[in-house]
Amino acid sequence: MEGVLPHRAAQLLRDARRVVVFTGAGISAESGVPTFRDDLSGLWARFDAQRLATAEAFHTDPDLVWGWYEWRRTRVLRAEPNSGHLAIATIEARAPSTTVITQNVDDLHERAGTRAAIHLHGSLFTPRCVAAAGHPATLPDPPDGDVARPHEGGRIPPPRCASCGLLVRPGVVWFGEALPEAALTAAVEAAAASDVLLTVGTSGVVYPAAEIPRIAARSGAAVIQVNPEPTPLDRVSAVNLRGPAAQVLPALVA
Ligand code: BV8
Repeated sequence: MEGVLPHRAAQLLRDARRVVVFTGAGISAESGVPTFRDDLSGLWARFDAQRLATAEAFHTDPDLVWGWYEWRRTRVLRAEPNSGHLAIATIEARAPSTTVITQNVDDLHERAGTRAAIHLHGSLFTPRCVAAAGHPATLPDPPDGDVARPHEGGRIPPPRCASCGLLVRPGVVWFGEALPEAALTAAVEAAAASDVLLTVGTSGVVYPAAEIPRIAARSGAAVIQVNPEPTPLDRVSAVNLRGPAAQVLPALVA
């Protein structure tokens, strides 16, 4: 990506005291992990991904929802972090006060070397039982071969909790569920204290996570956006880098 904007963005990152990196599904797209909306809903002609990511859907048809998450988990297990994830780990290595906040439920930031990403929407790798106590559960070995997608009949019965016998659910935050309080508080505080916030691969439409870049902008931080498409975050971005993360981010740390 040529032009003055990447240089301006790289300069902002170099001069920053406190950097926050905020990522959405788009950072993992070039690792072959479908984004929440544009790919999955396409792959899911018959299912609206947003309707599946709910406690109601799991209550109504646990095998369908657990099958969907197992399909997604096997996609992540077979994926590798891309150069966008690696560039973010480089930003952190150069400025240890950097905070990485992600809406993603994959582990690609960690596998790229990011130390302690704040997961606002949980993780595919921390299942728990549906009891209020949320007993931690262990994930079964991933299914061999390809997990069929639900509209191909890929229903998988969820395991039962070893402590109480209730159903085990994915360790993610579903629509209509509260975000983990400690994670959200840490993310809001980091955004409010930042002087540069780099937002990568998010449509910025899911709340309250979508508040994070807006909190940074309101606190006077320079927001740098990396996304091939325009988003509502264009309005709060000082620099808009229109391009894929795995191409744009390495140029910012070169
Ligand atoms: C809650 C985990 C209340 C599950 C997800 C106002 C305030 C608060 C809530 C609301 C509100 N208005 C509406 C709500 C309700 C709702 C909401 O926001 N709805 C939206 C649709 C309007 N929010 C909630 O329900 C939240 N909970 O509010 O609870 C409460 C409070 C107290 C007590 C009880 C209840 C919970 C929201 C969390 C839902 N869980 N994920 C799972 O993964 O299955 S959200 C999920 O969708 C993702 O985590 C992500 O955050 C979000 C968006 O997904 P995508 O669209 O795929 O990803 P993204 O947005 O990142 O878009 C992809 C982008 O990448 C695109 O822009 C594309 O251009 C770009 N891209 C593509 N390729 C590349 C790229 N970019 C760079 N490089 C590339 N190569």
